[in-house]
Amino acid sequence: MSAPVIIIGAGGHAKVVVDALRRSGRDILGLVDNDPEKVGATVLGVPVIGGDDAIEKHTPADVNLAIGLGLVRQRQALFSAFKESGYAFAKVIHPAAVVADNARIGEGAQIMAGAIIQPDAIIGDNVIINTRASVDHDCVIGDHVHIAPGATLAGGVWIGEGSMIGVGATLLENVRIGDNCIIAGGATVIGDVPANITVAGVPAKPMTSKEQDA
Ligand code: JB3
Repeated sequence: MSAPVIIIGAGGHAKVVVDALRRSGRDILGLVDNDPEKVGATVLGVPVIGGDDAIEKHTPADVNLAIGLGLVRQRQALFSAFKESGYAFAKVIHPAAVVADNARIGEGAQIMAGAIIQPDAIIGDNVIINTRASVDHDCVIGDHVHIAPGATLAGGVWIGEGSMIGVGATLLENVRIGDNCIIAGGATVIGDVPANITVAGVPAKPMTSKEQDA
Protein backbone atom coordinates (compact mmCIF):
# COMPACT_ATOMS: atom_id res chain seq x y z
CA MET A 1 0.00 0.00 0.00
CA SER A 2 1.30 3.46 -0.91
CA ALA A 3 1.45 6.02 1.90
CA PRO A 4 -1.21 8.75 1.92
CA VAL A 5 -0.21 12.07 0.34
CA ILE A 6 0.01 15.61 1.72
CA ILE A 7 -0.21 18.27 -0.98
CA ILE A 8 1.78 21.50 -0.52
CA GLY A 9 -0.29 24.52 -1.60
CA ALA A 10 -4.05 24.85 -1.84
CA GLY A 11 -4.62 26.98 -4.95
CA GLY A 12 -5.30 26.25 -8.62
CA HIS A 13 -2.58 23.70 -9.31
CA ALA A 14 -3.43 21.83 -6.10
CA LYS A 15 -6.95 21.17 -7.42
CA VAL A 16 -5.50 19.44 -10.47
CA VAL A 17 -3.16 17.40 -8.26
CA VAL A 18 -6.03 16.35 -5.95
CA ASP A 19 -8.09 15.22 -8.93
CA ALA A 20 -5.24 13.28 -10.56
CA LEU A 21 -4.21 11.56 -7.31
CA ARG A 22 -7.76 10.60 -6.51
CA ARG A 23 -8.39 9.18 -9.99
CA SER A 24 -5.21 7.15 -9.73
CA GLY A 25 -6.39 5.65 -6.44
CA ARG A 26 -4.08 7.45 -3.98
CA ASP A 27 -5.31 8.47 -0.53
CA ILE A 28 -4.88 12.16 0.26
CA LEU A 29 -4.34 13.07 3.89
CA GLY A 30 -4.77 16.82 3.39
CA LEU A 31 -3.27 20.00 1.96
CA VAL A 32 -1.01 22.56 3.63
CA ASP A 33 -1.01 26.26 2.76
CA ASN A 34 1.02 29.27 3.96
CA ASP A 35 -2.08 31.42 4.01
CA PRO A 36 -3.66 31.03 7.48
CA GLU A 37 -7.04 32.04 6.02
CA LYS A 38 -7.10 28.83 3.98
CA VAL A 39 -6.56 26.56 6.98
CA GLY A 40 -9.80 24.74 7.75
CA ALA A 41 -11.14 25.21 4.21
CA THR A 42 -11.38 22.33 1.74
CA VAL A 43 -10.20 21.82 -1.85
CA LEU A 44 -12.46 19.41 -3.75
CA GLY A 45 -13.48 18.07 -0.34
CA VAL A 46 -9.91 17.63 0.99
CA PRO A 47 -9.13 19.64 4.16
CA VAL A 48 -6.36 22.23 4.48
CA ILE A 49 -4.73 20.92 7.66
CA GLY A 50 -2.28 23.76 8.42
CA GLY A 51 0.89 25.42 7.13
CA ASP A 52 4.07 23.63 6.05
CA ASP A 53 4.86 22.87 9.72
CA ALA A 54 1.83 20.50 9.77
CA ILE A 55 3.85 18.14 7.55
CA GLU A 56 6.34 17.48 10.34
CA LYS A 57 3.62 15.99 12.51
CA HIS A 58 3.94 13.00 10.16
CA THR A 59 7.18 11.05 9.79
CA PRO A 60 8.65 10.54 6.31
CA ALA A 61 7.73 6.85 6.63
CA ASP A 62 4.04 7.67 7.12
CA VAL A 63 3.35 10.09 4.26
CA ASN A 64 4.42 11.06 0.76
CA LEU A 65 4.35 14.67 -0.43
CA ALA A 66 3.14 16.27 -3.67
CA ILE A 67 3.78 19.89 -4.62
CA GLY A 68 0.54 21.67 -5.50
CA LEU A 69 2.23 24.85 -6.73
CA GLY A 70 3.04 25.82 -10.32
CA LEU A 71 5.93 28.28 -9.92
CA VAL A 72 9.21 26.58 -10.79
CA ARG A 73 11.38 28.41 -8.21
CA GLN A 74 8.96 27.64 -5.36
CA ARG A 75 8.68 24.00 -6.43
CA GLN A 76 12.45 23.67 -6.60
CA ALA A 77 12.95 25.13 -3.09
CA LEU A 78 10.20 23.02 -1.49
CA PHE A 79 11.37 19.81 -3.16
CA SER A 80 14.98 20.29 -1.99
CA ALA A 81 14.01 21.29 1.57
CA PHE A 82 11.64 18.36 2.18
CA LYS A 83 13.99 15.86 0.49
CA GLU A 84 16.69 17.00 2.92
CA SER A 85 14.29 16.25 5.79
CA GLY A 86 13.86 12.72 4.43
CA TYR A 87 10.40 12.97 2.78
CA ALA A 88 9.61 11.23 -0.51
CA PHE A 89 7.45 12.74 -3.26
CA ALA A 90 4.61 10.88 -4.96
CA LYS A 91 4.54 10.51 -8.73
CA VAL A 92 1.23 11.93 -9.97
CA ILE A 93 0.12 10.30 -13.22
CA HIS A 94 -3.44 11.03 -14.30
CA PRO A 95 -5.06 7.86 -15.69
CA ALA A 96 -5.94 9.77 -18.87
CA ALA A 97 -2.28 10.54 -19.60
CA VAL A 98 -0.54 8.29 -22.14
CA VAL A 99 2.92 7.28 -20.95
CA ALA A 100 5.11 4.91 -23.00
CA ASP A 101 6.19 1.81 -21.10
CA ASN A 102 9.87 2.62 -21.29
CA ALA A 103 9.62 6.36 -20.53
CA ARG A 104 11.44 7.19 -17.28
CA ILE A 105 9.44 9.31 -14.85
CA GLY A 106 11.26 10.97 -11.93
CA GLU A 107 10.28 11.31 -8.28
CA GLY A 108 7.48 13.77 -7.68
CA ALA A 109 6.87 14.27 -11.41
CA GLN A 110 3.27 15.17 -12.34
CA ILE A 111 1.80 14.04 -15.65
CA MET A 112 -1.61 15.60 -16.08
CA ALA A 113 -4.74 14.66 -18.04
CA GLY A 114 -4.30 14.31 -21.78
CA ALA A 115 -0.50 14.55 -21.64
CA ILE A 116 1.48 12.22 -23.90
CA ILE A 117 4.98 10.93 -23.15
CA GLN A 118 6.50 8.90 -25.99
CA PRO A 119 9.11 6.09 -25.86
CA ASP A 120 12.58 6.69 -24.46
CA ALA A 121 11.62 10.06 -23.02
CA ILE A 122 13.25 10.86 -19.67
CA ILE A 123 11.30 13.08 -17.28
CA GLY A 124 13.29 14.42 -14.30
CA ASP A 125 12.31 14.83 -10.66
CA ASN A 126 9.61 17.34 -9.70
CA VAL A 127 8.66 18.06 -13.33
CA ILE A 128 5.12 19.03 -14.38
CA ILE A 129 3.91 17.89 -17.78
CA ASN A 130 0.66 19.80 -17.67
CA THR A 131 -2.71 19.24 -19.32
CA ARG A 132 -2.52 18.03 -22.94
CA ALA A 133 1.20 18.75 -23.34
CA SER A 134 3.17 16.29 -25.47
CA VAL A 135 6.75 15.13 -25.02
CA ASP A 136 7.92 13.06 -27.96
CA HIS A 137 10.43 10.23 -28.31
CA ASP A 138 13.91 10.65 -26.81
CA CYS A 139 13.20 13.99 -25.12
CA VAL A 140 15.14 14.67 -21.90
CA ILE A 141 13.42 16.96 -19.40
CA GLY A 142 15.57 18.25 -16.50
CA ASP A 143 14.50 18.38 -12.86
CA HIS A 144 11.88 20.97 -11.77
CA VAL A 145 10.85 21.90 -15.35
CA HIS A 146 7.24 22.94 -15.91
CA ILE A 147 5.78 22.23 -19.35
CA ALA A 148 2.53 24.20 -19.42
CA PRO A 149 -0.77 23.07 -20.97
CA GLY A 150 -0.75 22.30 -24.68
CA ALA A 151 3.00 22.70 -25.25
CA THR A 152 4.41 20.42 -27.96
CA LEU A 153 7.94 19.00 -27.89
CA ALA A 154 9.05 17.17 -31.04
CA GLY A 155 11.51 14.27 -30.87
CA GLY A 156 14.87 14.56 -29.11
CA VAL A 157 14.26 17.91 -27.39
CA TRP A 158 16.51 18.50 -24.34
CA ILE A 159 15.46 20.89 -21.57
CA GLY A 160 17.77 21.97 -18.74
CA GLU A 161 16.82 22.11 -15.06
CA GLY A 162 14.37 24.69 -13.79
CA SER A 163 13.11 25.91 -17.17
CA MET A 164 9.52 26.88 -17.90
CA ILE A 165 7.88 26.09 -21.24
CA GLY A 166 4.78 28.28 -21.67
CA VAL A 167 1.25 27.41 -22.71
CA GLY A 168 1.05 26.15 -26.29
CA ALA A 169 4.75 26.64 -27.07
CA THR A 170 6.21 24.47 -29.85
CA LEU A 171 9.78 23.15 -29.76
CA LEU A 172 11.10 21.67 -33.00
CA GLU A 173 13.06 18.42 -33.04
CA ASN A 174 16.39 18.16 -31.26
CA VAL A 175 16.47 21.74 -29.93
CA ARG A 176 18.34 22.21 -26.63
CA ILE A 177 17.04 24.61 -23.99
CA GLY A 178 19.51 25.55 -21.22
CA ASP A 179 18.85 25.63 -17.47
CA ASN A 180 16.45 28.24 -16.02
CA CYS A 181 15.07 29.46 -19.35
CA ILE A 182 11.56 30.77 -19.97
CA ILE A 183 9.91 29.96 -23.28
CA ALA A 184 6.93 32.29 -23.55
CA GLY A 185 3.45 30.98 -24.25
CA GLY A 186 2.84 30.45 -27.98
CA ALA A 187 6.53 30.67 -28.93
CA THR A 188 7.95 28.42 -31.64
CA VAL A 189 11.55 27.47 -30.88
CA ILE A 190 13.57 26.49 -33.96
CA GLY A 191 17.13 26.59 -32.52
CA ASP A 192 19.04 26.09 -29.25
CA VAL A 193 18.46 28.52 -26.36
CA PRO A 194 21.36 29.19 -23.94
CA ALA A 195 20.81 29.02 -20.17
CA ASN A 196 19.00 31.79 -18.24
CA ILE A 197 17.32 33.35 -21.30
CA THR A 198 13.68 34.25 -21.98
CA VAL A 199 12.52 33.82 -25.57
CA ALA A 200 9.19 34.66 -27.21
CA GLY A 201 7.56 34.81 -30.64
CA VAL A 202 7.52 32.87 -33.88
CA PRO A 203 10.29 32.03 -34.49
CA ALA A 204 11.32 32.57 -30.85
CA LYS A 205 13.87 35.32 -30.14
CA PRO A 206 15.41 36.55 -26.85
CA MET A 207 13.33 39.22 -25.12
CA THR A 208 15.07 42.46 -24.13
CA SER A 209 14.98 43.35 -20.43
CA LYS A 210 12.48 46.16 -21.29
CA GLU A 211 10.11 43.68 -22.93
CA GLN A 212 10.40 41.37 -19.91
CA ASP A 213 9.51 44.23 -17.52
CA ALA A 214 6.48 45.29 -19.60
O1 JB3 B 1 -2.00 27.16 -15.93
C1 JB3 B 1 -2.39 26.28 -15.20
C2 JB3 B 1 -3.12 25.11 -15.75
N1 JB3 B 1 -2.17 26.27 -13.90
C3 JB3 B 1 -1.43 27.31 -13.18
C4 JB3 B 1 -0.44 26.63 -12.25
C5 JB3 B 1 0.56 25.79 -13.02
O2 JB3 B 1 0.29 27.64 -11.51
C6 JB3 B 1 -2.39 28.18 -12.35
O3 JB3 B 1 -3.31 28.81 -13.22
C7 JB3 B 1 -1.60 29.20 -11.54
O4 JB3 B 1 -0.99 30.12 -12.40
C8 JB3 B 1 -0.53 28.50 -10.71
O5 JB3 B 1 -1.22 27.73 -9.74
P1 JB3 B 1 -0.82 27.77 -8.20
O6 JB3 B 1 0.66 27.64 -8.09
O7 JB3 B 1 -1.66 26.79 -7.51
O8 JB3 B 1 -1.15 29.25 -7.74
P2 JB3 B 1 -2.31 29.82 -6.83
O9 JB3 B 1 -3.64 29.41 -7.35
O10 JB3 B 1 -2.02 31.26 -6.68
O11 JB3 B 1 -2.15 29.10 -5.42
C9 JB3 B 1 -0.94 29.07 -4.71
C10 JB3 B 1 -1.27 28.69 -3.27
O12 JB3 B 1 -0.07 28.21 -2.64
C11 JB3 B 1 -1.76 29.85 -2.43
O13 JB3 B 1 -2.87 29.44 -1.65
C12 JB3 B 1 -0.55 30.20 -1.53
O14 JB3 B 1 -0.92 30.72 -0.26
C13 JB3 B 1 0.11 28.85 -1.39
N2 JB3 B 1 1.57 28.87 -1.13
C14 JB3 B 1 2.51 29.69 -1.67
N3 JB3 B 1 3.74 29.35 -1.23
C15 JB3 B 1 2.20 27.99 -0.33
C16 JB3 B 1 3.58 28.29 -0.40
N4 JB3 B 1 1.72 26.99 0.44
C17 JB3 B 1 2.60 26.25 1.14
N5 JB3 B 1 2.16 25.26 1.90
N6 JB3 B 1 3.95 26.48 1.10
C18 JB3 B 1 4.49 27.49 0.36
O15 JB3 B 1 5.71 27.68 0.36
